[in-house]
Amino acid sequence: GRGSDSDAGVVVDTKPKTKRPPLYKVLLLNDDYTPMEFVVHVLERFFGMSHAQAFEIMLTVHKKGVAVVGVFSHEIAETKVGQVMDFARRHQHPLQCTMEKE
Ligand code: NFA
Repeated sequence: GRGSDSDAGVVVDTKPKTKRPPLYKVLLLNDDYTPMEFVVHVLERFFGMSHAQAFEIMLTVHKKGVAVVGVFSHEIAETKVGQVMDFARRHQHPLQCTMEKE
């Protein structure tokens, strides 16, 4: 301010910053016990995939160990993970679903 150099070098309004909320990848993990048909059903039911799409992603998880099944806001990703984990537990399958910041 006037009469002082204490604010020398303070940068004001560098770039106009538009704040996009972070996105989260929802991941499905392979295991040795969950039936393939159950995984296909999960992908159809909670991620709106066609049967063919769901089968393809299930096979990717089976062969590679993990796959991204969708990208969502933090709240929607948490809901999806919770729905899949509850559904798997209720059916006594060890299927694991997690999320990570993109
Ligand atoms: N690997 C499981 C099986 O052979 C199938 C599976 C696929 C499980 C994708 C979890 C995720 N029955």
